[in-house]
This record gives sequence, structure tokens and C-alpha cells, in this order.
Amino acid sequence: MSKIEDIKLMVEKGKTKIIAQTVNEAIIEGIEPDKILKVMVEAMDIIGDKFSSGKIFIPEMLISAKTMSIGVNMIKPYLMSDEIDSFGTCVIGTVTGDLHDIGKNLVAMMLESKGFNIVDLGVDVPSDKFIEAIKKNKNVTLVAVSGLLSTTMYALKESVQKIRESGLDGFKIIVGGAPVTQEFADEIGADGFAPDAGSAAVKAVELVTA
Ligand code: B1M
Repeated sequence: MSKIEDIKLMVEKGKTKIIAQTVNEAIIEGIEPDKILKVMVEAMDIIGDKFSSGKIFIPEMLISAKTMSIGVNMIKPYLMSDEIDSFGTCVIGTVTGDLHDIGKNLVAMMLESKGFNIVDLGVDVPSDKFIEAIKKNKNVTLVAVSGLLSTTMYALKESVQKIRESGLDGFKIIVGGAPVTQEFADEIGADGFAPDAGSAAVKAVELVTA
């Protein structure tokens, strides 16, 4: 089995102890970090499908998520670019009621690589915490809100609404996450939407430089 297939299987099986070494070996062999990220995301999709069909349960999902996070940390230095433009501060978090953070972490990483200073509020973030962070931090140009569950899409809507109602300005709001679409982002009044971490970074720069 090839190294890349090994990595996919390790994320799927939750091999937390050996993933770092295998990813490192893959990088040394010259496998593109983008390719490593791609197979890890594919493994998480398999995990999601297995969960949906009752073949695995929460603990297995958690251990796969932990394995992927270790793998992402290993490739992080290779995904970061040397761009030095500063686009100000981005306040980022996953909405209230939602504990998924891998996608949000990837978005934060890509934004940082573009030159945003990142204030990561973590997961399960209520709208008032976003507002507090916008007030507390200097030069907030972007607020990035992630939501992974259909049931937390309402929280995304509420977050955008509450941030707008706070009367604070000078920043753009970008939303994303598996159930989110451009149509939904428009409907809830977000300034931007992106389907994945790479395009989120491109969209973010476009929004703050418009
Ligand atoms: Co959960 N979970 N989970 N889970 N989980 C999903 C999302 C699910 C699709 C699985 C399934 O049933 N097939 C399903 C949601 C169904 C739905 O609502 N439509 C689901 C469910 C149901 C649940 C629970 C409700 C299960 C339960 O308790 N019965 C529960 C909810 C807990 C809660 O949040 N309150 C739950 C719990 C968990 C764990 C905690 C066990 C764990 C998360 C651990 C962690 O994140 N640290 C987990 C996991 C691992 C998953 C799957 C398997 C993987 C998620 C992931 O990390 N994907 C997931 C199935 C799947 O995704 N196929 C699933 C990889 C990641 C890179 O992709 O997060 O989509 P993603 O991020 C992408 C894009 O969406 C986008 O860019 C990212 C990278 O390209 N993106 C943005 C994300 N945020 C963005 C923000 C942007 C722009 C783009 O701008 C701001």
C-alpha cells in the first residue's frame, strides 16, 4: 500500500500514534501536502458516511478527528505561504451549539497564511462572544463564522444578525461549512461565502480589499 493510502486509512482507523511519523515520511518522499490534506478530508467523509449508516459511533468519529488534527499540524508549515501583506485581524469561530473545528482550523490556517492576524474563539461560540472580540481587538477587518450542522445553520443566521445589530462596522462577515451555500449566505446577509478553506482565503482578501 502506498504512503498516501496509508495516511487515508490511518485517519479512517484513528491511528493517532503513528500518523505524525507517516505524514512526515510522506513529505520526505515528496508527496504534495495538498494531496495529503485531500486524502485526510476524504477519510473524514468516509467516517461521516459510516456514522450516518450506523457502522461507527461518536468515539470513532472523535478519534479520527484527532488523528486528522495531528496530520494537519504536520503539514501546516508547508501550507503556509510567505506572503507578507497584512490584511488586519480576523475573528473566527464555530457557531454556538457546534463542536466541529477541523474545517474552521483549516480556514484559520489559510487566512493566516494570506496575512490575517487570527483571533480564534474556538467552537460553540455565542454571538455575543464574536461581538466582544470585535470590540476588544484592534483593526478587525474580517469575521469568519463556521457551521457544520444543519441544526446550527440558524445559529449562523443569528450570529450574522446580532453582529450587524451591534452597530459595529469596518469589517466583512464570511460564512462557511458543509451545509452552507452561497444562497444561504446571501439570505442571512453575510458579505461572503466560500465552500472550502483555500477559496475562503481568496474570498477574504477580495472582501477586505474591495
Ligand atoms: Co459530526 N457530523 N456530529 N462530529 N462529523 C458531521 C458534520 C455529519 C455530516 C456526519 C454525518 O452524519 N454524515 C453530521 C451532520 C449532519 C447534518 O447536520 N447535516 C454530524 C453529526 C450529526 C454530529 C452529531 C450531531 C452526532 C451526534 O451527536 N448524534 C454531533 C454534534 C456535536 C455538536 O457539534 N454539537 C457530532 C459530533 C462530532 C464529533 C465531535 C465526534 C466530531 C468533531 C470533532 C472535531 O471537529 N474536533 C465529528 C466529526 C469528525 C464529523 C465528520 C465525520 C467530519 C467533520 C470534519 O472535520 N470534516 C462529519 C462528516 C463529514 O464532514 N463528512 C460530521 C473535515 C473538514 C476538513 O471538513 O468541516 O466540512 P469541513 O470543513 C471544510 C468546509 O466545510 C469549509 O472548509 C473546510 C475545509 O476545506 N469550511 C468553511 C468550514 N468552515 C468554513 C468557514 C468558512 C468557509 C469555509 O468561512 C468562514
